[in-house]
Amino acid sequence: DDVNTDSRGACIVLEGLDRSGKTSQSTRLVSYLEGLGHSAELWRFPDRTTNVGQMISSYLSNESQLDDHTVHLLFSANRWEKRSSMEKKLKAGTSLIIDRYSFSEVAFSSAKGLDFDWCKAPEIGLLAPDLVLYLDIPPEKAAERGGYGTERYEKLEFQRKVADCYKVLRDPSWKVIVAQLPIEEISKQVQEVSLECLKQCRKGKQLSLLWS
Ligand code: 2DT
Repeated sequence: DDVNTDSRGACIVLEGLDRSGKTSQSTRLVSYLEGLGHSAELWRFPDRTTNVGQMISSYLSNESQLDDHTVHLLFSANRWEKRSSMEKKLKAGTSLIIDRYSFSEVAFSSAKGLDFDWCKAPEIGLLAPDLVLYLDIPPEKAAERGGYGTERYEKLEFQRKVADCYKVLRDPSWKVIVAQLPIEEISKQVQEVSLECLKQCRKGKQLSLLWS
C-alpha cells in the first residue's frame, strides 16, 4: 500500500553516558509529541526482547562471556533485525524516539580498544537518525547520580573512556545538551529542537543512511 512520504515521522536518537538522563528525556519527549497530537514511539537499543537481544542482555549482566568483536556484531544485528520495522513506522508517520543507537555501539566498543572504522562498518546502511541529542555529563557527575547498577560497563574508569570516544564520534549536527541543567530545562531544549526536526521531516526531508 502507498505510503505518503511527505508525512513521515522523525527518527530522533538520544545518546550519552550511563545515568546522563537519556531514558527520562526519551520518555518525556514521547509524551510531549503525543500531547501535540503526533504519533510517537519510544524505542531502545539493545532491544532485549529478541533472541539476539537476550544474548546481549546476558552478556551485559555478566551471565555470559563473549569476545568483544562478537558482542559488537550482536548489537549491530539487533539493529538490523529492527531496520525494516523502523522504516515502516517512520514512513507511516510515526516518530521514533530511540534511547541509544549506533553511536553507543562505536563509543563503547572503541572504548574497549577495537578499531574505530571496524566498529562503524556493520552499521553502514542502517537508517540514519534525523537528529542526535547528546546529553553531556562528566563521567564523575554521572557516577554520583544514585550510583551505577551492576552491569558490565557501569564503571567510572570505563565510562571515562566512553566519554572520550563519544567526543571523537560527535559531529556538528549533534545537539549537545548540558545534562546537569534542571530536568525541565533539558526537556524544553529537547522539545524545541525535536519539533523543528519533525517539521523538516514533514516538509519532505528524505531519510538517509549511516554513515552520512
Ligand atoms: P542500557 O540498556 O542500560 O542503555 O545499557 N551498547 C549499547 C553497546 O555497547 N552497543 C550498542 O550498540 C548499544 C545500543 C551501552 C546498554 C549498554 O550497552 C552498550 C550500554
